[in-house]
Amino acid sequence: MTMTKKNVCLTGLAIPVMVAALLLLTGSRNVEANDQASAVNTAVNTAVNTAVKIDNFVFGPQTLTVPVGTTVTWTNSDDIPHTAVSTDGVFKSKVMDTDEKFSYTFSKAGTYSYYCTIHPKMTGKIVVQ
Ligand SMILES: [Cu+2]
Repeated sequence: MTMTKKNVCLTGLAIPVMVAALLLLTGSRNVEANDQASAVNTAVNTAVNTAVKIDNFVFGPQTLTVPVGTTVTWTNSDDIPHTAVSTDGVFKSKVMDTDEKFSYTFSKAGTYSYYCTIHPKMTGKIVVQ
């Protein structure tokens, strides 16, 4: 279980790098490994909600509880830009335009408060346990 979670979070970070590497060094073994990791990732994501949707100036759900090792993805479904920035500086998204996403993997238990730097009254919380 620990191994699986670790693989998932590494994969989340590594996918863009791997895709770029694959474009340069096309190797069938790497493609296969990447497909398997994606399948695991999908399975985990359907088991636990790991998504925060930004809509109408609200982070939803406002408090999201996830297990340690989870990659949380914020999606801006609003038609104006938003950010998701940790109050303690743990994570910081770039400005997300409509339909843009930001992901962060929580490897330590705790409560992570965050807000939108453009609209500081927009706040949310990720509880990692
Ligand atoms: Cu905002």
